[in-house]
Amino acid sequence: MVDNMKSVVLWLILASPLADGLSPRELGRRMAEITPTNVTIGAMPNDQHKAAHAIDRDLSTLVATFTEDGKGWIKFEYAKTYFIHNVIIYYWFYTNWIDPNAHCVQSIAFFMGCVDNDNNVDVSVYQGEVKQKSCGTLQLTYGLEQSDQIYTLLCNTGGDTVLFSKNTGIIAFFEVVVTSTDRDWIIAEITPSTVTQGQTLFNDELAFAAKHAIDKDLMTNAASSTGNGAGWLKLEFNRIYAINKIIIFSRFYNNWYRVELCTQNEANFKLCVDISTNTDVSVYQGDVKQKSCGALQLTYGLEQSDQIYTLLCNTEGDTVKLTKNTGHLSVHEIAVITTGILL
Ligand SMILES: [Ca+2]
Repeated sequence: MVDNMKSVVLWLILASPLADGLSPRELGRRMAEITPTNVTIGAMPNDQHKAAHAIDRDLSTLVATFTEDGKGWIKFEYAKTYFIHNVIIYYWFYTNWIDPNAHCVQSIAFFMGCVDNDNNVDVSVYQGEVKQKSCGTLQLTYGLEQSDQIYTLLCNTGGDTVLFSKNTGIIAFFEVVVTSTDRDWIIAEITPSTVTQGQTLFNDELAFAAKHAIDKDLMTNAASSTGNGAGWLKLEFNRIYAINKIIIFSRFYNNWYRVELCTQNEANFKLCVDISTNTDVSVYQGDVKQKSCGALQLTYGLEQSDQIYTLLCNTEGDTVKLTKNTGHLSVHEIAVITTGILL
């Protein structure tokens, strides 16, 4: 135990990646990333491993805490309740840029010991003090040669706190990013002046309004029934654009899809996908169709978190229209991207 602690302390000291010749590594912002108002840790071994390092956008700085006496926790607190989608943990980048004299990369055995020390951190979402859900446990790989060690845990639950906790070893991260279900504006995205649909599904405007397709919230969706030619969703722009591509965000099936029927079993799930697939996506100029960008083909990705489909258009128009004759036409978000060249 003493030897183990020694190696942990040694690791914490020698792991400082800001040794000579190493420059900070900046991390760009992710789509739908949310920023905590407060980050705290159970025990701070020294200022070099402080809580702020978890969110300083620098992949060369480290937050770390010991776990003795119940101090094995790092807490992210947010100003409001978010629907928390992913927790992304950036870990050690062993290859090339770590000081070769550091304890953890002196031998395979030391390396594996360091990984074991940092492994198995529970990641959970809380609402205040009440645990909502565990998003899973961080499982680090023995990837000595891999350059990127980025671990994504899927949460898909609401809360205002993300807690990382563990009872043995240490907790250490180079950066943590939490994403919600809001999506950001995409480069060269154009905003329609109106969005309408044929017949709102079940006439339920609260649940399935057309505006939900462009509200930048991945939890809400537009949906229309398809009988009698009513299966359409139309985005109209106030001028003609050179339209490069159309990006459609579909359901995120894991856990939180609102119609429970779809996630009750594999067969139901496939049926739901079949009902919503094969939507034609076309560009119009007024009422005149210019080009079909293709048909949306949904995958049976029950376990996948992101279902983002891109259709290439490369044509000109002032209207994007989605049509479908059977099943439902359902879109959680749609983004129209120009070439950036104004006509
Ligand atoms: Ca939406």
